[in-house]
Amino acid sequence: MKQFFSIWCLLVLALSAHAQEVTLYINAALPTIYTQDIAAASFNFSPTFEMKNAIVELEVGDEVQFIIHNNDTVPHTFTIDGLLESDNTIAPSTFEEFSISFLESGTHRFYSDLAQGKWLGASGSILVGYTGNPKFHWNLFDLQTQLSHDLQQGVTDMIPSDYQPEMFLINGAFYPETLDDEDTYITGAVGDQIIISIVNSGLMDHIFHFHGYHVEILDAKVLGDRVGWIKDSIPIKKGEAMTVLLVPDKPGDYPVHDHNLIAVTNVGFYPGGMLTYLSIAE
Ligand SMILES: [Cu+2]
Repeated sequence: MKQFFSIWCLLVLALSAHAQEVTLYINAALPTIYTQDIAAASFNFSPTFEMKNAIVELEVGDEVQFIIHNNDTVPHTFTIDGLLESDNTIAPSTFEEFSISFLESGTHRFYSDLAQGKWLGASGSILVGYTGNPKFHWNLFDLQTQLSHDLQQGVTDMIPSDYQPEMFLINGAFYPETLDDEDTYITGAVGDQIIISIVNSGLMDHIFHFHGYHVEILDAKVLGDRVGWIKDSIPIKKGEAMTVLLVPDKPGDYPVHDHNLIAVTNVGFYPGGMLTYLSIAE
């Protein structure tokens, strides 16, 4: 009986440690976005390229074995600021494994820290915690068509000071396609404790304006001093990984968009780009 009890205890311990495996593929491609034939790279759950990077949801205390396949012809890294910043290179056509424990709730960004990675869009997000809350994810990215090809071909590995992006994406989509993505288009009801996990994978800073509601900043890896602020406009710096809480006090349909209106366009045409909606029921 005693032996049975200790085996049972070990089993419970093993289960509560939440060891798990996440397999990701770094895929490169030449997709067409709106009217633009661009060069892009992405972290996906399969070897098939998708503009939308992988979104990983974890629980606090999870110990994750990441298996990262590099399907590209150039090296990449698997970088998570503050958690994995060295010995993290993956040669072309190989895979590497990385074990990381996530001890606190919040948002992390993972990316390939090379010009042909992060600046071509290979940058995804992890949300830890908030089990039971409705969860949404915004991964921001901006790009300039010719620069994407120059980066991909190794003509440059720098962002020019006169960088003028043409496309502005949330989860790899531009408005109105943002409304077709269940992670981007926010739906809920009055009183819901809605969690929005946001990363800025782009080459410039962004600032989001919520119509109708204020949100509370729960964590922010770049602007950590803003935690606790309750605002209708929130800065989302380059490289930011943040979590905000939205508790709607009234029903309605409201836009959320980049307050820099240049970013609410598709190759100069308004409206487009970084614009989505909140649809809140009674
Ligand atoms: Cu506005």
